[in-house]
Formats: sequence, structure tokens, C-alpha cells
Amino acid sequence: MERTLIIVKPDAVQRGLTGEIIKRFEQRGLKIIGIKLLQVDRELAETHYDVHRERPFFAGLVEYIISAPVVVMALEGSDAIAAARTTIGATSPSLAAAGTIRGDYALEIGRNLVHGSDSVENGEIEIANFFAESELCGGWARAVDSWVFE
Ligand code: DAT
Ligand code: MG
Repeated sequence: MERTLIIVKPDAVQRGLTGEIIKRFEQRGLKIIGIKLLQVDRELAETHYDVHRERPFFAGLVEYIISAPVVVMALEGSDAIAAARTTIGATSPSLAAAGTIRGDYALEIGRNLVHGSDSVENGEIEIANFFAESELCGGWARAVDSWVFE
């Protein structure tokens, strides 16, 4: 099983899309093992987006992500990284397919609603950055698990 960190970004929370976004991941079959609302501080934002530190959009990206509360989730499932990213859609919403979160609800790259980890390794690192181990319910069983996971 893989784990991915999902961030329902400030624009999504402000626009009342939190439930819609959570619903899409739940309906996909991914299992929520951690979830909370928080306002990200600058240090955590800069750590999370450290790989983009030298990019021209870095400062604006950090300001955006700390500007208002977000909902963060740790999701678990087979191929969770790829499954979540296909549900999210392309980074630039103008290129995101209809039926994806970004393709259905976003227009601009700087207001693209949701984050999903890009590799198994980064999923584990990002979840550890946002959640204490005690905040995660790792490996809990759903009655439907055998109908989602073979
Ligand atoms: P993703 O969020 O799809 O994993 P990423 O990791 O390449 O995309 O970039 C992180 C975020 O940074 C992305 O969601 C939006 C912002 N971003 C990326 N490229 C950008 C660009 N060229 N101009 C402005 N913002 C950008
Ligand atoms: Mg990324």
C-alpha cells in the first residue's frame, strides 16, 4: 500500500470545495488515515515546497499556501500516488482534463486547489512533515476493503 499527502489548498477551502474534493478521493477507493484543518506556517510551507525554492513562483506559492486554512489528508491505497494525481489533474488547470478536480473547478496554476505527493518517498516525507504518528490511523480496516483491494 502507498501513502500520499493531499492538501486541500486555501482557495478550495474558501470556495466551499472541501467536501467535493474529499468525496472524489473517497469514491476512488482511497482510505483516509489522517485528516485535519490547519493554517500552515511559513516554515512548514517552505519545507513542503523546498524543491521549488529557486523557482520564480516560489515566494507567491508560499504566500498562497499560508494565506488561509487548508485541509490536509493522508490517504492510503494501492498505487495511491498515481491514483490521487490522476484524480487531481495536470498542474496547469487549463491543461487538466475535464473530470479531474483541477479540470472541473480551476482556471489558473496559482489557484489549482489541491496538492498530491509525486512519489512514494515524497509521500512518506510529506505526511511526516504534516502529521504526528499519533494523528494517523494506519492500517485500519474498512468493511469494503476486499471490494476495493484485490
Ligand atoms: P503539482 O502541484 O501538480 O505537483 P509542482 O509540484 O510542479 O505541481 O508545483 C507545485 C505548485 O507550484 C503547483 O501546484 C503550482 C505551482 N507552480 C508550479 N509551476 C508553476 C509555474 N510555472 N508558475 C506558477 N506556479 C507554478
Ligand atoms: Mg508537486
